[in-house]
Amino acid sequence: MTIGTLYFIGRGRGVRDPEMQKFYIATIFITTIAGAMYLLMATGFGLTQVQVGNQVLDIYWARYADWVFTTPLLLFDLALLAGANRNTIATLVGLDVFMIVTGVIAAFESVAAYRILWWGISTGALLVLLYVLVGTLSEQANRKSPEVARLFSTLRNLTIVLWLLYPVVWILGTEGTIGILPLYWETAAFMVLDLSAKVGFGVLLLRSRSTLEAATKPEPATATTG
Ligand SMILES: *C/C=C(C)/C=C/C=C(C)/C=C/C1=C(C)CCCC1(C)C
Repeated sequence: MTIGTLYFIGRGRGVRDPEMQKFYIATIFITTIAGAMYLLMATGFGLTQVQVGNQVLDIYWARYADWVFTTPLLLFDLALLAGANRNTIATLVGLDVFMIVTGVIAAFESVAAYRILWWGISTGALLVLLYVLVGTLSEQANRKSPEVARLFSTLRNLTIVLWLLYPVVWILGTEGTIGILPLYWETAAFMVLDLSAKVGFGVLLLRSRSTLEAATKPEPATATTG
């Protein structure tokens, strides 16, 4: 995460346009926050225990503290690329925060059945969120230049695939109380997902400065005048 942060800072050097700077600022914050939360988890501070029936679950709460900030920032990057309006951004961020908060409830709930219920509510919010990405946001991105639209659809598809795996890892992992995936493997899976969804995402997004330039330019005039 830290290497990602340093790389993104390097990529952003010399960018003067305030609209373009937004991409770099958001992306740098994503890996910085995740890096700090991983440090918390590595030093044992980010860990707590929840009793469910006669089982004691190890819950890394720092994950949720990470995600509640980093997932809106990732969506902000996508929305910026698509040239989305405030309403669309607010809808996405609202759904996203709702998803993480209900995920936190699922993680800390002490009745196994209620954990699954809240997991279901959170997953429902994720599906609606992805629906907005595929619908409204893709429509808006398609009004941009072809290179911007192409980068948007790459990042959107990456986001859809990776984000859908989070609830799967969660329910199979210790949080799901079924215990199919031991804590070690769950932690490894979340790490790979986090690195791909944040550093991988950022590398693709910030790879081409000219594409970001095209994304921040006003939309090409359509043939409505005259
Ligand atoms: C960088 C971190 C990312 C992209 C995290 C994404 C996290 C999710 C999409 C989490 C979703 C969850 C549910 C849909 C159900 C409940 C459990 C969660 C919080 C893992």
